[in-house]
Amino acid sequence: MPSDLERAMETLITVFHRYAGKEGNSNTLSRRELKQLMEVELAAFLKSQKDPATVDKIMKDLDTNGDGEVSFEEFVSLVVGLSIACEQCYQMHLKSPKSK
Ligand SMILES: [Ca+2]
Ligand SMILES: [Ca+2]
Repeated sequence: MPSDLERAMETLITVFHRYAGKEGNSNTLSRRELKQLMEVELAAFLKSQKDPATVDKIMKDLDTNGDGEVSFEEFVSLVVGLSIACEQCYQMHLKSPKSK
């Protein structure tokens, strides 16, 4: 039986390919595929960002090799970035359990 972490990695790969396979290159996310992925899988995050240009900005940040598509490697850096932000919130929450 896979561990939690193994399952998390598998989920990451599955989700990426679910959206990457919709159009064009099935191994990379186009701007539209990235937008769909974020709207469905990262809805809470997207809602917290009031800037409507967020997807474009994220796309530009992620696309480190500048080919206009987001590869799995590039996508993972988004997940890592968000995970680090979440972990910081988690730590803050742990340090001040009474503050609300
Ligand atoms: Ca694609
Ligand atoms: Ca790229």
